[in-house]
Amino acid sequence: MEVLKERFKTKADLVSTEIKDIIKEHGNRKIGEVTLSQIYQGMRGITGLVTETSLLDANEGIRFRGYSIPELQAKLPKAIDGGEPLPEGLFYLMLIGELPEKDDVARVTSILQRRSHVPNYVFDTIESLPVSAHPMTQFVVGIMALQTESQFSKKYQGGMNKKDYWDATFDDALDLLARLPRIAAYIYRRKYKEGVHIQPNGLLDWAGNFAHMMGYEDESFWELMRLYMTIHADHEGGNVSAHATHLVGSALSDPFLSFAAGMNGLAGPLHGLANQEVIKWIFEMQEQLSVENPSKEQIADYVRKTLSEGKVVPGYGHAVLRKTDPRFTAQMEFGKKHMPDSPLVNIVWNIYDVVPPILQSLGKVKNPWPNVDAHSGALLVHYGMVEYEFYTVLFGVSRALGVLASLCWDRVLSLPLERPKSVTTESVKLWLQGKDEIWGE
Ligand code: HAX
Repeated sequence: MEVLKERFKTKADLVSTEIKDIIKEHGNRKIGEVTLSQIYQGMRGITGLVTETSLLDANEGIRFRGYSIPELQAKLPKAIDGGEPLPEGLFYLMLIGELPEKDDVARVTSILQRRSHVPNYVFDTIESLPVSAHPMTQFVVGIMALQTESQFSKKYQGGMNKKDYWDATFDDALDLLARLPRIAAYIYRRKYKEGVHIQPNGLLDWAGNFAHMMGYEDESFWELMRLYMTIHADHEGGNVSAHATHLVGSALSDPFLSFAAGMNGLAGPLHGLANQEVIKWIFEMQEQLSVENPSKEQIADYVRKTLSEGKVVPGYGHAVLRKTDPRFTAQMEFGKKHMPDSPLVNIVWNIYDVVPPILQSLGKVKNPWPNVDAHSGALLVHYGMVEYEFYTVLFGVSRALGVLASLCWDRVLSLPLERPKSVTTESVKLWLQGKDEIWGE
């Protein structure tokens, strides 16, 4: 057995025993109450899931296995001294639960390189779509075409023992993770670079090679990709892409089917698509005002105009966070280090000064602060990646690290089919009249 797989199983067996003991001893303890408004309002604040890979604090932001983003930047192995962390290291951390050494990260990189071959029919399937199809549509179609490679699916059809589900899931997760950059880069080159494709460079790390296959050879863009892939990877379990992957996976749909479901969720404008919406919104502001560098007053007027048209300000607000997203801050730091004079990056920083007080003044926005999507586009544009419709695909490749590590945990812990109870408003009315027996099984 591969060292990585063996370590995962050893760790998982320990956690599995702990969970059994916890449930045996404390299974009946209550961890909260559910109000009627919560079931009408997107289940905010209802604790109903276990996700081992990361935990979100409303004020502090995300922690991956207990480590904040600045801590990861300090502690995870890097390609360059003093540079950004290698996302393979974060994957190791999420999967195994321990910080990796340099060797551990090199092992993950090498596993992903070995498994990265994408069969030609996947590219042919993508080619059958009009080139105008949104990159996220092409991405999901590519993932679905690749599903024929699923070990889980084949073994299940062959009569796999329950005890082996995790093993086949693990293999599928690594295969998928290894191949996603190739599929994503193919879509990028197909749509924006006249179909002139670039072969992988087997000497590069996962994110560096991804950047290379998209056609970016600037070492500081590779660093951006390493940071980007690290900070977008996971945001605990309840966000749409993570939850959709987990939910579909709970039906024992294989990792390809499950991850494609998550990506369909990421493609929504209130979730991952917000990164393209932010830059589109900034470009439209520049065009409508006929200025390259709008003043703070002009930005404020444009924000008010956006709100008056019944639209949201993209990149601001969050369902759980209540402070500036540390993923925004990490990108701001990257901007200060690599491109402090970029006009677009400076617009993003001016927007950061202007938007929160305006959103606060509405009196209803629970979090007026920027989220991860408010910054990423401006950094990408700096390196020439102006094709903003592609940005959510980048997010998707990164998100695979977290949700696929989680899927491995779901299977090894034998988490069951997810099936919460739903009600109708008619049944709510009857319940309010005291006829609550209708909410039985
Ligand atoms: N601009 C304008 N209004 C906003 C707003 C924003 N950025 N954020 C929230 N609001 C509004 C809501 O639309 C809601 O208005 P109504 O009561 O009229 O419906 C009200 O404030 C209360 O919303 P909330 O409780 O603060 O926020 P939600 O948990 O309902 O929604 C969202 C969280 C992220 C969907 C929301 O803040 C939003 O639409 N933001 C803009 C889109 C965006 O940036 N999405 C990316 C989020 C991060 C992410 O998942 N990235 O992938």
